[in-house]
Amino acid sequence: MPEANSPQVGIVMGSDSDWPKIRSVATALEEFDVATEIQVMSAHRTPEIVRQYATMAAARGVKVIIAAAGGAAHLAGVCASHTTLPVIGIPVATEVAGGLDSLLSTVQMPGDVPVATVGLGSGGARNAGLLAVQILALADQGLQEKLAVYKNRLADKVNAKNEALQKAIAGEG
Ligand code: RP5
Repeated sequence: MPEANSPQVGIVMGSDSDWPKIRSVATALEEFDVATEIQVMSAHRTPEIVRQYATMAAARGVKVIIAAAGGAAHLAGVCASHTTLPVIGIPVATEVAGGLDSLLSTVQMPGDVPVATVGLGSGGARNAGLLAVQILALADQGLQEKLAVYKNRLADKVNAKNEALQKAIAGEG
């Protein structure tokens, strides 16, 4: 039986070099007060640790796994192969191929083993966090209400920008 405050989202990444590029995933989850755990493990360098982590995550109370990796980015796919939890993949941009390598390695899963892959860059990592919140919100009324407020604030921000633009355009005329 998972403890009351056990992490609901497991964030794993292939290397500590990924962390500065994906910090926004943790920020998004913090904004919604979702308990997380954050660990480095590698599909290639520590395959047994990845297998054990993904296999045991659900029993420990984790509800969503977010896996970030770059290059030959197999971490999310390998996690998905060992669990029935939803897995979100973050492709981490590399210097070698600008992230296209990471994106295709993460997104092009074979049928039967889904990985919900977000875009490259800080926005993609943030979206991974928000998608995890949305998944958790299916069974959490409090999170649903926070998401509704969040959406309304997005609209308010864009509307304010539009009004400012209209005034600026009118002023130019
Ligand atoms: C991947 O290789 C990691 O996810 C990282 O994006 C990339 C490079 O890792 P390091 O050589 O910096 O440890 O597995």
